[in-house]
Amino acid sequence: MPNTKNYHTSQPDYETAIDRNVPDFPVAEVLDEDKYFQNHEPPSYLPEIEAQIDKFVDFHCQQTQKKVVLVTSGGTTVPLENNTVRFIDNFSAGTRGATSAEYFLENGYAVIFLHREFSLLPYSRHYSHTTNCFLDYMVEKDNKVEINPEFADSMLVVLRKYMAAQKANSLLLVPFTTVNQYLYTLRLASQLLQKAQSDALFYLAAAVSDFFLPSSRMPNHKIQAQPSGKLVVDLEQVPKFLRRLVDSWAPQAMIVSFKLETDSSILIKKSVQALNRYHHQLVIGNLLQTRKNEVVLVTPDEAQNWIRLDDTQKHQNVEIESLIIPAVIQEHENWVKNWTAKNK
Ligand code: 9Z3
Repeated sequence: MPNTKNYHTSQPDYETAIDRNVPDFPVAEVLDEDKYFQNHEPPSYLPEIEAQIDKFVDFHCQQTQKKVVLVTSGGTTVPLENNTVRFIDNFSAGTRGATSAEYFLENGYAVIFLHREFSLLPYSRHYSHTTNCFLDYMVEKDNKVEINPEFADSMLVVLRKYMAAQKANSLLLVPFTTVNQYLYTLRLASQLLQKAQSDALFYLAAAVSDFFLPSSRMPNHKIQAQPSGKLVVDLEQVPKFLRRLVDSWAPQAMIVSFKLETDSSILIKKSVQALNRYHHQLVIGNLLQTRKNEVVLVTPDEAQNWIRLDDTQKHQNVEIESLIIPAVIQEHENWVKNWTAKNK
């Protein structure tokens, strides 16, 4: 995909990094979420992203009337140093997000793809991480490069879908690397998406850090060997931003979050807990071990809708996202209907 941006989220932000004048605890009594934004600087490139998202949302609200989904994808990092050599990462290749984005596009949505920079992307995912090198898809013939005929048919299918999305201007790629960049960009995008009202959908598949190192305590330079021979890292809990998203950043939108567990006995309990805590509309529960073959859709009435690939589907390499997305879209249609009826 063409790279039109002038920044990389994986590079440290020297301009806005540490401000040692910022107090660890503000005087005023504010919610943790607000406190976070008061004490952490926004990424310097945010105005550039604001202009892109604003234009994209306006285009679809005014010209195409497409519903707009914000898909988050990939893991956020927590830097341990300002000039970042070491960081803590969250597991996610970006498969769920990139694959889901393709099915949303196929189903007529415009997609803002908020992703970990250099993780899987819609369409290119079919070729970027599947061999040692993308050149494996090429052959030389008569002094020219050609697509290996073995892959040509399947690549044509993907190419057509990719070109259609480009032509319709229905896919906007927005990167993040750190949890700070993610939170600032999510808040910005959700506020800009208010224009789309209930036509906006949030599909939060990114694996977001639960703990982080506040900028007021972050060393500027690479941490050196410690006399104790140990490195003790004292992390704070990342504020529960989902509550703010539901309450005030995007109150008219439908919000879907993912719950990732490794212990099957607590998956449903934790999914219901998330719905009770944040009051959003849908949690998709999945286990790390089986996430490509089964997920459970949990709604506030505690109904559980399991989506599973059967053996034939597994054999045919059916992607589970091709079943998840129509179910989510159905829920979104109900949400829009109810919202429209309420606001007549
Ligand atoms: C997920 O559960 C995603 O489905 C996966 C996708 C990260 C498992 P891959 O990208 O993996 O296909 O390799 N995402 C949500 C993960 C998460 O951090 N959820 C939080 C939680 O479970 C809530 S926001 O507490």
